[in-house]
Amino acid sequence: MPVPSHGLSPSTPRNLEAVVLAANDHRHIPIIEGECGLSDFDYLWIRGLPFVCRDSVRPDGKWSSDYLAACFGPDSCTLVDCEEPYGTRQDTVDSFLRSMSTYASGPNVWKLKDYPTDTSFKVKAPIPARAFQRALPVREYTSEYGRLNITNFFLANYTCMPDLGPKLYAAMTSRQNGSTRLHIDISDVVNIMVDDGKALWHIFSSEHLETLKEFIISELRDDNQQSFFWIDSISSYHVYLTDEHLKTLKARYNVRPFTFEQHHRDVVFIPAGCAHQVSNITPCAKIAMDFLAPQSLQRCIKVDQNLRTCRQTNKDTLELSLLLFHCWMALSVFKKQLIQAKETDITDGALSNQANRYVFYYIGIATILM
Ligand SMILES: O=C(O)CCC(=O)C(=O)O
Repeated sequence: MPVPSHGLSPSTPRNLEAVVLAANDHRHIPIIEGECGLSDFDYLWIRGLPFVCRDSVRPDGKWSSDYLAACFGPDSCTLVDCEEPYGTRQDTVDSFLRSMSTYASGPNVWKLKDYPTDTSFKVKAPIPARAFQRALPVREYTSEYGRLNITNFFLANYTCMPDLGPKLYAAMTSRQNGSTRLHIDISDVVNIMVDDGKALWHIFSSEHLETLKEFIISELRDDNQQSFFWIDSISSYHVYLTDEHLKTLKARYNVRPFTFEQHHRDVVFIPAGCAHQVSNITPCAKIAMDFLAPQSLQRCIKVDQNLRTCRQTNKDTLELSLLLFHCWMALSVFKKQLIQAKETDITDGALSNQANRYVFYYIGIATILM
């Protein structure tokens, strides 16, 4: 697919050629030190590469676990046990965040997942929500108001707007089964470690999805399991690939994930369609946000179709078709404005800036719809 220019002022581009080679040949996760420019992001994202942005987020007391505990207070929440798929217990957010690191010796590994679930983060805790939006790297793409974030094309008054985050993930140190088992997100994700902590990530390139599927079905399914095993595994977070599994995957299929540690203030970028799993090396609190860059549309559609051909039609959390429809309609109105401005010879700076953005989206979406 051609790389259209979004026309926004590019920051001085880094030379990322060697980084991309190391990523493709050796599965070294690309690391962007300091501020990540739009051109750095574009270069990696069009190639579908996950990456880590390091030292770009300033330390901010507004989202330490203690601060978050104070903001969310005694709000009741359901914790899930990372070792027992159906193990749950009730707690309050402040009590869990404050005591998470002292639980370590019990048999359970508790996790607060996708919090808050009943309303949006910014309604529950506006100050850390704002601090998070401000701290995000490449906000043009990642923030909820980002001009290049396609999810902004949902109508403002749309009543079933999917909650794209931010969401809080906080969990104790992992044991056998990781903190978050293998899964695929339909959208792009940005994830910031907000407190001192360390987590091990495995992220598979989206092009390895079919191989991963074959491996999981042939290696991990026992004979009486249904043909839905793969989709159940991946959409219900059933499988955590151990070192042993990863060795076999490499030996039999020559597939390796990006394997790296995320530390305090590291920002992990995961392109739509890349299967990934996380294991906390210490207790960790992370905040994640979904977004959708035009470069990811193809991958996003593929995951959507994959889920639809299986039975998970209700798992389309992004409501992709509707989103693309709104996007197309907005672009059509904008196209008319552009034509009218040209016909009446109005030279409108804001409009011509928008024109670049329009072309960027238009090409992305046209490629999908054709
Ligand atoms: O940090 C975790 O445990 C899960 C994070 C994750 O999977 C995500 O942000 O998509």
